[in-house]
Amino acid sequence: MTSALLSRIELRFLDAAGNPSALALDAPSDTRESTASRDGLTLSAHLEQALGGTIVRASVANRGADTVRLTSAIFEVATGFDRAAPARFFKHGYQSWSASGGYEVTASQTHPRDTANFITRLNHQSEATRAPEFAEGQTSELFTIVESQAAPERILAGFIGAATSLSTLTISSPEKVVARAILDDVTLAPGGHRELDPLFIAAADESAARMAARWADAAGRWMNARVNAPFQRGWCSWYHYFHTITEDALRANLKSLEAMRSEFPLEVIQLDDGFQSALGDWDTTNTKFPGGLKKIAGEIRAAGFRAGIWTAPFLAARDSHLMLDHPDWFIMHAETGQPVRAGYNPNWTTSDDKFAYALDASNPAFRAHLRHLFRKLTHDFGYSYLKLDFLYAAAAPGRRHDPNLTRGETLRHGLDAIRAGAGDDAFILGCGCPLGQAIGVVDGMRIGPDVSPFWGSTASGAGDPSTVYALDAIIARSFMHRRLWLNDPDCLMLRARKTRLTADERAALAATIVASGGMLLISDDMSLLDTEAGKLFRMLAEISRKIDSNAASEPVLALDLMTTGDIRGLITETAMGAIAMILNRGDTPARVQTSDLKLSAGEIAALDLAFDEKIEIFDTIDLPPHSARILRFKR
Ligand code: 9PG
Repeated sequence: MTSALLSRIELRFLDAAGNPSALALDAPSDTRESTASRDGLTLSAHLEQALGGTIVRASVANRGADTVRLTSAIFEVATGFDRAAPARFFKHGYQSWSASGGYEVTASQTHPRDTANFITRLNHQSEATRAPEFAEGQTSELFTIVESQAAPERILAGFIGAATSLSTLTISSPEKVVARAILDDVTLAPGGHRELDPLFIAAADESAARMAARWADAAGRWMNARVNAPFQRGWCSWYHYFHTITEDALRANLKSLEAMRSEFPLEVIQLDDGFQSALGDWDTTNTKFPGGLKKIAGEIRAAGFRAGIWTAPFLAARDSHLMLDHPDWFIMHAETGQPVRAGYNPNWTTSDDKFAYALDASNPAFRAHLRHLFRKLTHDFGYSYLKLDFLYAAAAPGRRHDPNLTRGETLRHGLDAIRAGAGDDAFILGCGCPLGQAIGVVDGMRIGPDVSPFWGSTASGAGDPSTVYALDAIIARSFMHRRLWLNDPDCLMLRARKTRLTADERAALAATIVASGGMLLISDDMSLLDTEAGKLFRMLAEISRKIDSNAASEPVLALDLMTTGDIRGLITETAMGAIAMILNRGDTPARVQTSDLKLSAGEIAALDLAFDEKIEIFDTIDLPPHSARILRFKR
């Protein structure tokens, strides 16, 4: 029998002279508080048994005479696994677009991203630069699951709070998980006290996907996740028009959607990137949108839809009024003293400098600006659906206005300011967002990278934006839906023209989105869609709503969360029986034995996307390259 055990806690800090120091605590064994002290700095911890596992609660108090700076808190978890037996871990990605999946536990510390540029590492890692001790190749964000070939039980270790720090879990050998709250050298003044985000540890003989849902349940409860928003269906301008969207094109789609309301039943019309006068100036438009934002929202609402708008609230470019008027609202590079570069996009600015800079949400003046801006967009202009993008920028490293806030807290405070301005009724969608800090603030979250009008090669692995990586993420993070927020799997594209997606690929995208139960957004030029597409959309809306309505009580789970193979899938138990989606993401045809799927199935019915049942009992499923099937299992 395996059992995970907290073995040790260590607080790393910089003492009054700025020298690195550490304070270690033998792990507490029960609800009684254990403490360790040095020069008045006290680390305390106790355990609570809850939710089928152990919650570790720790805090730091400074009862000394000097200010110290807190670097990190490290929790060592003994897995009980044989260090010689092969083991795997779930490497969970940092933000919406970052990949998640099963990896071998190895002594090798390297990762392909280690040689990538700063902005790429800032995008996908909680630390742009990892110390060798916490090598990227061995590190998961927020939570992990470890499995050993020599043990039936899996170990879950993960932070279930994230409002006060970014966090990682490093597995460099099967017998140990090193969980770490990243404290960014924040100051702790004499008399100061800081609660650390709680860590959850559990062992169980159940699938990795089910354990992931167990973590999400615990995190959602701890952080008061907003999980009750109505099912969201909408249209988004991005994946057909990209930066070329105009007010006229938006209006033409609005008219089409109004006319085709029964074929395309949806509530939200969301304008994406491309309207703004400058990156950072979100309440004014460029010449492609002469009517301005208030007029556009008015037209959308007059047609009976909710108006949605995209912003990147923690980014600004050199030519924005925001950056020209408030050069002091940015996170500053510790050495150069210059604003920190957090994005790069030639379409975002007319300046020679094509970088986008990270705003500092630790600054109360900037947070006041956020509150005013989002109050204006919602209450004055009439947008009730807010897609907040590139949110990772708020957690960029550098010198901040408030040295008492960690990067994780800075992001959280920024999100809180936006919610305070927008009000409780706005539907807030996070995107490009480190996941933990948004729980309890956002209603929806993009849980994968962008889809695109092409599949992308699974062989190249280059990390180009491509639909196949989006499908991987929809499957890997399906368990979060209605536990942390509503999952946004990104958009459906049904058009058969002006796309490089084949019919099979479009159907695979639709099947994966629908089977996940997540939000249903379409991103086509509606004039390219016929009544057939409309019929299909209605069916899709029907199925996804059914799966969604079930997801709060029974999670949608990956068939095999740890797999690296080309056959992947989702399954959920509903009153109608289990519904599964099987995807062949690979470039060659595949034949799947239904018995290999390890489903306790009775009769299997293959469904087409329209849910027209073709009653069949079969042992094998043939899947062309880049295709998916939806199946129903009758008990
Ligand atoms: C608008 C888009 C859409 C999309 C978002 C986000 O790494 N990159 O350069 C990168 C660019 C764009 C991007 C993601 C990554 O897409 O996910 O839905 O809103 O911004 O610019």
